[in-house]
Amino acid sequence: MFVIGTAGHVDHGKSTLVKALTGIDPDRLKEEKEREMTTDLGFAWLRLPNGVEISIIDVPGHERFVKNMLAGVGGMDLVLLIIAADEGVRQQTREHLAILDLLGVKQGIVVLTKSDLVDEEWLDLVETEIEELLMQSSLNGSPIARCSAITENGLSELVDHLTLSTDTLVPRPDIGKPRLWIDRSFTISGFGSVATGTLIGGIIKVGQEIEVVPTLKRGRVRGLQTHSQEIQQALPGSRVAVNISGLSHDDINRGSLLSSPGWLKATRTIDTTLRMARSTDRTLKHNALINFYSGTAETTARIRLLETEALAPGDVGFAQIRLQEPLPLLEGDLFILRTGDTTLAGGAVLDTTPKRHRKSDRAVLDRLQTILTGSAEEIALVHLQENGPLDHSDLLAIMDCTNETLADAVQTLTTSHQIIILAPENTTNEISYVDADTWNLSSTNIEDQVHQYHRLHPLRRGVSKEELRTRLGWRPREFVSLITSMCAKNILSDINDLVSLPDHTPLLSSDEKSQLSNYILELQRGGVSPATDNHPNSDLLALLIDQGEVVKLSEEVVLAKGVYESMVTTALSYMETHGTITVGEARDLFDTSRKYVLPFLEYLDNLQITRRNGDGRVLIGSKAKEA
Ligand SMILES: Nc1nc2c(ncn2[C@@H]2O[C@H](COP(=O)(O)OP(=O)(O)OP(=O)(O)O)[C@@H](O)[C@H]2O)c(=O)[nH]1
Ligand SMILES: [Mg+2]
Repeated sequence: MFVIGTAGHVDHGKSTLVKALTGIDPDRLKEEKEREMTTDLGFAWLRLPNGVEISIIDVPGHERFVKNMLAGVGGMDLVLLIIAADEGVRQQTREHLAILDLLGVKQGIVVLTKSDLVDEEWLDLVETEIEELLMQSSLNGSPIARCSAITENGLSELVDHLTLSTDTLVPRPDIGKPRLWIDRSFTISGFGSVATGTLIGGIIKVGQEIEVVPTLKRGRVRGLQTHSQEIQQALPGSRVAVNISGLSHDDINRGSLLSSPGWLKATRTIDTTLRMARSTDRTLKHNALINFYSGTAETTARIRLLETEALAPGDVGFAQIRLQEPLPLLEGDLFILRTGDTTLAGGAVLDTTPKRHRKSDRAVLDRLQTILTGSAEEIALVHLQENGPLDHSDLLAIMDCTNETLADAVQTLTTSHQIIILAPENTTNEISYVDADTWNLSSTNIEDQVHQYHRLHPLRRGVSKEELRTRLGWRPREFVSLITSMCAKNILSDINDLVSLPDHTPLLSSDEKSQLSNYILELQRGGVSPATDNHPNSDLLALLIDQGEVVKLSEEVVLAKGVYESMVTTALSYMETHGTITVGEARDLFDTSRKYVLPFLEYLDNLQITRRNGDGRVLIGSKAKEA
């Protein structure tokens, strides 16, 4: 199945031709029939003599409805550029042709209709004018079919042209990423909400869950139709009406998109390649605010040119575009930029998760050039270099390729040691990738940081892993893999969540050594009520805590390890006998004051050995009756 679109100036006979070909009047709105003018997209279909079924999207020609035309043009495989023989090339013939050219539509047939109104000589003249017009466009060399929708002269020749053209069309690929830009939605009483559009990228099946992007609301496919026939599954490239349960009509508007749930995210910023229309006399300036059209969506957009201050007619260049509304775009998606009544430029999406760029940054421009023309391996690599570690599905979602293509690319990149595969640690997460440069840089970076930390804090055993991870900005799983691999290579040591260089030992001066041994002696002598005003500086104290010589109960109270341990044994056996222990009871038990007993009990709470219960504390897991 292929989607054929019409294009051309207002009143040139597009809808009449569609009706003559298919028997279906594409002007479905009452207002359209009354005014004999198409205002919105119309739909019809036809089976060609070669058995190929085609859908026809009929667009409005009036300049006021160009944005509706743009909502239809995205899904077209082939276009019928319709020109009335009596009027020849007019304003919207040129504008529609410019749009088709910017979207790279190469398959087309020019239909010189209303041929009943003019003579042969005139037809020859108009044909010459058309050939010149097409010369500069993607439709250069397209066949021209003369016909009349009223006398039906030439219609069978037009069908022959269509048959011939569809023989050479390539079906839309299934890349496992179904997307349907909604171009129409309505409610049928008793059936609920229906959305229609052209399906691309994958399959939709009856019964499956479906998600609306960008709202991320979910429903279920209750039924599918193509050309008024019930079907069980819709294939890419077909016109589909999706009957959805669980969503209201308000959830499914033109400009939203239906997809399989979970993988597609809307984006506000895209890196793109732009091409200026040749038909305009305007330039596109850096930072311009203009209208952006892709799929059936439109929004305003700020254009940040990445190479120059302005693009002139016919120029090409890279740009970062900030969209006012987030849109569910993918690499490879095409779009049109307009300002006022003028079609300025067209382009393709290269990156849907870009960072902000400086102007004329060679590395950025090279990367975009790679995405534009590179192989799947090269593109996967630049995405990993830019984003750091990525899950397989996240990488797949930002690339314009099938799962198999990505899997092959990953295989090649791994064999050549350009990326590192991180296996999933459990069933809830999936395989992820890091490129070797990022991996090595991060490893060096961590080594430097640990080194620096030792210099600043020579007495501390090491730096906390969480602190390093936050600074690197990686997720725990990739970070843990990196640290594990660094430890395996003996670059780092990892003890109790502290990371250090393997040869690092805290260096103490002889003064410090004697200060510490005196301090420990005093703590031991002090027993359960030691002095609280004689602590060494925080680094020295941390060292003693790390070494397990002392236990710090609070900022004030530090106990010798042996004292602490015997207090725990005593307190536990008390609780086992009495069920609970209050602050008062503990004070009597240890023959000391609240000052020591309170931090001790709170320390046990923090370790989750005990838990507060009324006035006292109970052992966690003990059978002590709760008050
Ligand atoms: N004589 C003659 N008249 C035609 C022919 N095709 C269309 N017309 C007439 O031209 C007028 C416009 O036709 P439409 O088919 O509505 O034109 P359109 O291109 O769809 O117009 P918009 O959708 O508004 O852009 C109608 O009055 C048609 O009857 C033809 O082949 N010969
Ligand atoms: Mg029409």
